[in-house]
Amino acid sequence: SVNGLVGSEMCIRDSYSTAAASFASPFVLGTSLAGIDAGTLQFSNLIILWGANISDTRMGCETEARIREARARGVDVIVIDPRRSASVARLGTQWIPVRPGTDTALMMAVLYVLLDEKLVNTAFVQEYSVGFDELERHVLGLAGAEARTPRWAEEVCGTPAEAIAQVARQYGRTHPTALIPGLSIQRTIGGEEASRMAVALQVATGNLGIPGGSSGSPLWNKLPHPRMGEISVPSNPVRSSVPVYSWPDAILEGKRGGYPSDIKAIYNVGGNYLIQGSDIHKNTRAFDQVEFAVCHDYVLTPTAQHCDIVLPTTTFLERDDIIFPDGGNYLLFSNQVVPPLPEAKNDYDIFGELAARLGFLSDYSEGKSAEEWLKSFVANSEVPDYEEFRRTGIHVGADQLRVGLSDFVADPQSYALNTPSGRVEISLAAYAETGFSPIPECRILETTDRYPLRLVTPHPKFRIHSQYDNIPWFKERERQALWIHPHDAAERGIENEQKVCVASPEGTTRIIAYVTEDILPGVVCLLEGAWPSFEPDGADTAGAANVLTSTVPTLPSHG
Ligand SMILES: Nc1nc2c(c(=O)[nH]1)N[C@H]1C(S)=C(S)[C@@H](COP(=O)(O)OP(=O)(O)OC[C@H]3O[C@@H](n4cnc5c(=O)[nH]c(N)nc54)[C@H](O)[C@@H]3O)O[C@H]1N2
Ligand SMILES: Nc1nc2c(c(=O)[nH]1)N[C@H]1C(S)=C(S)[C@@H](COP(=O)(O)OP(=O)(O)OC[C@H]3O[C@@H](n4cnc5c(=O)[nH]c(N)nc54)[C@H](O)[C@@H]3O)O[C@H]1N2
Ligand SMILES: [Mo]
Repeated sequence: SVNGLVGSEMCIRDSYSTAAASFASPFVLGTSLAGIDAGTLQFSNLIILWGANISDTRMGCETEARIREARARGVDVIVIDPRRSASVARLGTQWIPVRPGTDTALMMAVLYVLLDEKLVNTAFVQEYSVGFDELERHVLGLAGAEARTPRWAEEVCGTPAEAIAQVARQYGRTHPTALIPGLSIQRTIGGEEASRMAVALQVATGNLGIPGGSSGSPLWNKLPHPRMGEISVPSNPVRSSVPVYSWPDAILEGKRGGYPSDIKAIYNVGGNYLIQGSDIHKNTRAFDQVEFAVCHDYVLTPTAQHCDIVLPTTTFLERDDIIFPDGGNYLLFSNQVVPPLPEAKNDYDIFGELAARLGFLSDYSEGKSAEEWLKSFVANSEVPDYEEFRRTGIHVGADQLRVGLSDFVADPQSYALNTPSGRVEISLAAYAETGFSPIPECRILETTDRYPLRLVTPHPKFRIHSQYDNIPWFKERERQALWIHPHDAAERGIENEQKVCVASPEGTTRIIAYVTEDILPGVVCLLEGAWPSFEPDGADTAGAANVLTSTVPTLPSHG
């Protein structure tokens, strides 16, 4: 589906998902395709899930199974997360708690121990990277700043210094190690820095580009999928763009606020941005301000409820489609299992009906139905037979053990990276032009007396963001509640199951408390994606996380 907003005078860029990592990766590695096939985890001797909750978020069809397989082989799986996630319970051998948004500091302390105990692979660092010595001086406290020791990091991260030292030693002594970061570590202020530091760690330990290792990029699972035909879309002639988080500001302020245009309408397809974007109250004001809003969806989402026209669309169960994995050398055929419900149409056909009424159907469809397009895509692909693909539902590419950047590591001259030096850029001269430090630096949002708790909003197991929040069976299995540590609860006189009021400068939600030791003190957790339900006083009572979040971006990525 098409996700985002396009205007006649401006378009929207980036995503709520990966903006900081997508920004940093090309600077550091010269590419965003630096992932691994999950099968290569069979060569790992240690796996670190750094802010990644694979048991719930999946990130590829076989990733969890591969990690479980490694664990059954006796491989340790370290999970670094502010809460004891499902991955700790199902996959982990160790839970290392960390305050959200402080991973750069924790990674620096790990590097400090690696340096201090001579566990850095110096030959690897010299052959494959530039600028490591600057980072080394910074971490050791030789460049002005305080040394990034485990004691220093304990203060910042809430992680016990001994645990940091122990993880660093095990990491430095076990080869190969797959460091698998989640996207959570970059969906925060300073997320660009955490993205860069994880790569620096995999270089320091000689794990980048080798079977059983990984590049450490938060886009760790991105590699090409098998070749498949696609519609060639004419390039968008509109040059000016705004980052996605600022769409409500662009609407509310328009040219007056320095944005490229005054937006009059919203056409929303395949997204529920009213509640999935930060700051639901601001988003609602933006929807209320436009003259006209249209939505294609199959449920009456909060976004659809704010639209003038809702065009009912089919679900993936009511149509055939070809599915690209996020990484992984395979393609999936998604088979229709039921006829469309009355009045529901594929997005393709809805746009087709509009194109016909606007007089450009033949340009739009090139005379093809949705099924004819699918057949033409397969004809221009490496999939040998459409009917066979449809019957089996899967096409598997030949090589299932790809390691991103392995060609570079095998032959750094012939396969130089697409960076100014041709190598991994630990220190970035080009990055300095953005006004930010050439080496990674800790940028951490401090709490205040009025707002002393840090909130994490992880992805739910039984929803895809806001999808399926309307299904009671799922709600029973994963209750929407505020996770809070017993110390924090006791300080506030809160008991388990009691209704609490959670407030930020942006808004308020009233929801039951789940008092648990599965979260670090000072941190609370509310799963993202709950549909808000507003009381007359403006407070939400459903635990909708984005009632509390703000549109303050992390820079320079504007994520
Ligand atoms: N079931 C399900 N699966 C999904 C999705 C879904 O909504 N539901 N969404 C899909 C999409 S679009 C995406 S982008 C991915 C999301 O993938 P991620 O962004 O990796 O997922 P999150 O749940 O946000 O975070 C993963 C873990 O990191 C922890 N965490 C939060 N903040 C921090 C931090 O600052 N530091 C550290 N170390 N840990 C932190 C959370 O507690 C959580 O357990 O999942 C995909 N898979
Ligand atoms: N607080 C907080 N907010 C977050 C996140 C977080 O971690 N914390 N995660 C962010 C991330 S990573 C992401 S990717 C975004 C996701 O943001 P969204 O993509 O807006 O989230 P969804 O709830 O998946 O919304 C998808 C909508 O598309 C509809 N849909 C499904 N299939 C079709 C179809 O075939 N056609 C049409 N027309 N509609 C269809 C669904 O019914 C649903 O309403 O949320 C972001 N928001
Ligand atoms: Mo995402």
